[in-house]
Amino acid sequence: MAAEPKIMAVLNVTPDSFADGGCYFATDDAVKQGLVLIEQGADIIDVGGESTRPGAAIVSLEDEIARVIPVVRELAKIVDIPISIDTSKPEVMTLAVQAGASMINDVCALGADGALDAAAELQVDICLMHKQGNPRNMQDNPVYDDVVGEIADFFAGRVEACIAAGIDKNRLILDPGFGFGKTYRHNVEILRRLKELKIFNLPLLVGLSRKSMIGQMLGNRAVESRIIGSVSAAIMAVQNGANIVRVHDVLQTKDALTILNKVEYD
Ligand code: 9MG
Repeated sequence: MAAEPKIMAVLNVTPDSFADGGCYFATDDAVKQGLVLIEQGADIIDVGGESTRPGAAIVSLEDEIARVIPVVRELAKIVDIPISIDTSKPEVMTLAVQAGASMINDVCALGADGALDAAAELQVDICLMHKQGNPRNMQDNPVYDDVVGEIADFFAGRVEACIAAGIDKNRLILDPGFGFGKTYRHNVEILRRLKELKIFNLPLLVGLSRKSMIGQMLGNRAVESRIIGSVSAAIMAVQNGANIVRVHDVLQTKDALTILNKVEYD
């Protein structure tokens, strides 16, 4: 029987993330929020210090370290669930793992200079996410002939690069990157065809929470009113093969997954 799906809770330590920017910018507040997320049912906490929303400002290495490392260090002292570091910078990956993180969530799929080698050295779990373009231009006019096929080709290349760098394949998790260089139609198609990305025999992680496709589906709904839509999409993703859902609204997602699990796993 497949393992029960897991909840990765978003903990942004940024002044400008699109869904919760600025709420947990101080270390103490972020740590307290981490504890709340665990209480609500999080299986993994994903700590990030640089917003990846379209048009977000670039954060310097020093600022990112100052934001996330104290939070990872303090949380690691007091929690016993995995802490993931949401970063593309190899230096941040290394410091975060030294501070207690046991997973890397990289929206650049270890594409930055030095990231493959750093990750190989660290021997932790790694989420490789697909994107087209970068946060500054990715929504300009994304084009694919076959969005799911091209994501699968990208995964094949990155898995091969990771193995060549000495990373254990069993450490890898794949993520199609909803909203990262994709139109509304691309996102819907990926969700519908998610199972096709199970060909690698690796877990799938998806992040749909509060994203614009949810807002668009609900008639341009504001970010703070996308909770039920986000939970519905997370459940659909799990039914289509997702093993981990990255969410803001842990309590609500946990309830919905509990209902699903009672039917699927009990
Ligand atoms: C950091 N971040 C924002 N959205 C994300 C998504 O969909 N997946 C992953 N892995 N990380 C994300």
